[in-house]
Amino acid sequence: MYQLHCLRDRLGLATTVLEAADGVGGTWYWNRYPGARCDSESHSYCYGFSPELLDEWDWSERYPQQPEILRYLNHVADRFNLRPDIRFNTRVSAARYDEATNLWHVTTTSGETLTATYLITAVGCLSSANVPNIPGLPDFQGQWYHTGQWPHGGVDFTGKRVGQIGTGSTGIQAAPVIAAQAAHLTVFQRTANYSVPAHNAPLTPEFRAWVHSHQDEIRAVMKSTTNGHPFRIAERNVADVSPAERDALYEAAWAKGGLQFRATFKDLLTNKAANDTAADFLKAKIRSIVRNPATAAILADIDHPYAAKRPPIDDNYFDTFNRPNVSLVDLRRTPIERITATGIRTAEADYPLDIIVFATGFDAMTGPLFALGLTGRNGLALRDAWRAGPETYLGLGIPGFPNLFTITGPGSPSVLANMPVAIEQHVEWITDCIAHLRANHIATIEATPEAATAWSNQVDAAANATLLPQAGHSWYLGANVPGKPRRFMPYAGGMAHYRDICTEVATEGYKGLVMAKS
Ligand code: NA7
Repeated sequence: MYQLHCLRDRLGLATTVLEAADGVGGTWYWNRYPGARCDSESHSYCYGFSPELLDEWDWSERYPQQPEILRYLNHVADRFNLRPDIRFNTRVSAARYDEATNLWHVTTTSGETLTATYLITAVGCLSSANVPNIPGLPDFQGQWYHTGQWPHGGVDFTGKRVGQIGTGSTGIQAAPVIAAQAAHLTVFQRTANYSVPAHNAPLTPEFRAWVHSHQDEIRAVMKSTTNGHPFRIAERNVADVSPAERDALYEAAWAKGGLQFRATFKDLLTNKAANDTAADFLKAKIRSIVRNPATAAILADIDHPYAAKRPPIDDNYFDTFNRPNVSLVDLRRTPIERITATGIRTAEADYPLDIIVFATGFDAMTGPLFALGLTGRNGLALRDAWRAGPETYLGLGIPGFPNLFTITGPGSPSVLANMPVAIEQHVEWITDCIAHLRANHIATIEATPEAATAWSNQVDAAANATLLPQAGHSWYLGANVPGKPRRFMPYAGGMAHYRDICTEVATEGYKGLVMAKS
């Protein structure tokens, strides 16, 4: 929506947005599962480009629920009169660069073809639902849902036996809400996960007033930090303090709640010994909350460093396992064998179910781009170009795909940052770039293979300088989708640093990109 606003209203370009849904909102349109909330704080999870928009919108909670975020995005669409240039219910099936005309030909599932000088993907990083290929699913006689494709009318769990597969950020949000309604909830856990309480609460009038009067300061912090959040990461290392001080700091961070827990020390993501102290603290918390020791042991049996997978925040997740109507199945010990007509069968038992909830995540980052059926020069399909994993220049451009820009593409900070910050930075960079192309009568811009390879090596190096790749099964690496090549996809070198790199690339005449007049 911001890209449309920039291209249409700032550059005056004829701009069309193709949107598969019947409304705006993207992630917040599709992810309507129970408990769906943002885990960035509301005052930072919004556009910053318009002071008027910042002034006029008030959030109700520290972590807004999906309906509130969707309301906000609808407000943005109306406020900037974006709907007339968005074609809803329009899904792209293929997009091909035509060398003869230097145009992109975009085909929709209804058979229509549109042409465009510039093609910009704004398909999100987590929009291709991953429904695992578990044998027997078509035989299941109950209902099943993926959290990322949730029915608009909601799902009534009253009196139902529900099975939930997946304990990532989504599963951790959904389980407490489902458990409160269902007759019984069985959580099927493959990889145990850390979680820190969100301590969500309504925002006080004082806090809202403070936000409105400190926007510049808040935005400046968001622009200058690694993750684009409105808090700074502590300057101290774990070893700088005594074990007693360290634990007191963790207790304080736990009491405060939210993603800030990982900002307690600056070396939590780079030093395994430091990370172990956070991991031990969080595992002890799980054991102290969950009363059944066997259940607690399964939940606390976490095999990766804290925050090496996307760190969830929750609202009573672990306490949910103290409810009499909730049970936990350890898929590491007893894997799912198949889905039957009546439920889920593991190596050890049959679990009769009325509803199965797949909180099983997404074919992240590359999945949504592949789904567009992108084909560049010489008929090169993106799927073939990225057979060994994605290679981009800055996560914005791909060699062989002229005049294509990928908002929050692989190789950019994207999911490692507060998403609106990452999105706005890309949109503004792309807008400036297109303005430059038009002002200089440049017909094509295209990343060079050398620049993309060098950048991809930097992406690898940035990840390898952290503990992030140590979560071998994470979606950051593509490891959650069978057959997907394993390459760490987001840029882990920090949002602020990345912003500087992108600015330098532009000011130095778009180095790493070839521009041609015709
Ligand atoms: P995630 O974080 O990818 O979590 C998916 C969960 O589903 C995770 O626990 C997976 O276990 C589990 N999963 C996936 N496939 C299977 C199969 N076949 N069997 C059992 N369990 C499975 O997705 P979310 O939707 O929670 O979060 C995505 C992001 O959205 C989140 O990070 C935020 O950025 C917003 P695994 O860990 O792979 O063993």
